[in-house]
Order: sequence, then structure tokens, then C-alpha cells
Amino acid sequence: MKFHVLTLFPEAFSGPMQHSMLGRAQERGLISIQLTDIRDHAHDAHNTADDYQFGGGFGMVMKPEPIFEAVEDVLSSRSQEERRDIPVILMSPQGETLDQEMVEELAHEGELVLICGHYAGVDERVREHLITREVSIGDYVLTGGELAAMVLIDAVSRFIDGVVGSQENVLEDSITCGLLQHPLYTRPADFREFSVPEILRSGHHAEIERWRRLQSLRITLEKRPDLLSTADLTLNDLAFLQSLGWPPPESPE
Ligand code: 6GU
Repeated sequence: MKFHVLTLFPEAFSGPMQHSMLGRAQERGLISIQLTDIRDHAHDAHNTADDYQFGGGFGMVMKPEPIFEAVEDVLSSRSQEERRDIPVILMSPQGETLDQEMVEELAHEGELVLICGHYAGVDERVREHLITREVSIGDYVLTGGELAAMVLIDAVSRFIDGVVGSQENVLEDSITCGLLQHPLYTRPADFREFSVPEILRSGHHAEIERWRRLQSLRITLEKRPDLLSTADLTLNDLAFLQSLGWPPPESPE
């Protein structure tokens, strides 16, 4: 998977993307992150990438030409057909909210172009005539799209074969399967007066699996009951949830 990142702050990526799993994934060639400084595509001696708003108002706006030209440069070796297939994503708080389903869908692409917005925003012509998609990472406003792009890259990379230990684990992940994760324990079995649940030390794999499933259901009901309506639930799951009072009785209108 190739990520092309267009940003005014390429240095912002040097720390977070170079460590742990993503660092290793890049060394092994499983993913690559190509950084383009939008300012390198500015036209004047000062490398101006932003300007005042037409109509007045507070805050600078990212100019269209450097962004268009940076994208064209990144895709210059591709044919027209190839270009059509490469998503060009604007990272902005106005976009569709990234979720695990979108992450998985994006992981099927071979290549992504990510544009990091900044300041008050980008010239609307970028949105209208350059990008194919606009993505936000949640309902809050960041100072720029860089952290959001890193979040997207991290989440998408987990779906690339070999990046995380086993794809099986990724697919069984909390959220991917529609439920939150069961509790995890490691040694020591007895820490202060807190012990690891006996069942996990019993060696009964089927029972452990059953226990974990019920814990996932219990925790999801407690923390994110909204997830239950779309989760894949068995009859056993439903019976267990019903014993915990789910679904709640309909509230009167
Ligand atoms: Cl993609 N950009 C900015 N600036 N703020 C955000 C965001 C993106 N997603 C959530 N908040």
C-alpha cells in the first residue's frame, strides 16, 4: 500500500510513522509513505501556499494551484485510467467520518493520495475539481489534517497483510466484528489482592472462548450499546443480552 501525503508540514510525519509496527512495515516494504511538501509547488519566491479570503473574513485559505500541481506531480507517471482509480482524499473536519468499515474499504486500494488541510481551509475548487473524497476522523476540530492523515494511515495499514502479526486477529478485532474486546490479562496471576479470572487459567479452550464472548457482549452493552444493533449476534448472544436487560423497553413517545 502506497500513501502519498501532501502537506505543509512534512516533518510532522517523521516521528510517529517511523516507530513500532508502521516503522517495521515500511522497512519491509509492506507500506510506503511518500511525503510531498505542498510549498514546493508554490509559484512565488516566498513559496506562498495560502492567501486571504475573497469576500473577507478571518483566517487564511490554502491556494488551489500548489495543491493541484502537487497531486498532478504525484500522479504524473500514471495513465489517465490509472489516475481515475486512485482515491484523492482531502482530510478535513467536513468529511465523512472515518470508521472501521471505511478503513477496511480503503485498505483494498493499492494507493491513496491524502491532502492535509490547514488554516481556515482549502480553496473550494480543490473540493470541487480535484479530490474524490473528503474524510474527517471525528466531530472535533484539529489545527490541521496531519494527525488525521496519520490516524488514517495507521488504521488502514493494520489491514495490509504482514503489518500486524496475523490478519485473523485484525478481522476478529474489537469493532471489526462489531463488539468491543474482552478483558486481557498477563502475568502475574496474582497481583496485590487482584487475581486473574480462574477460567482463563483452566486450559478449557471452549469455555474460555465462551467466557470471552460473554465478556465482549457485557462490555459492549455497558460502554457502547449502540454497536449491538448492527453486531453479528447468535441466539446464545441474544439470550445472554436479554438476561442483562437488553434491549431496553421502548421509551414512551
Ligand atoms: Cl481530517 N482535519 C482537521 N483539521 N480537523 C479534524 C479532522 C481533520 N478530523 C476531525 N477533525
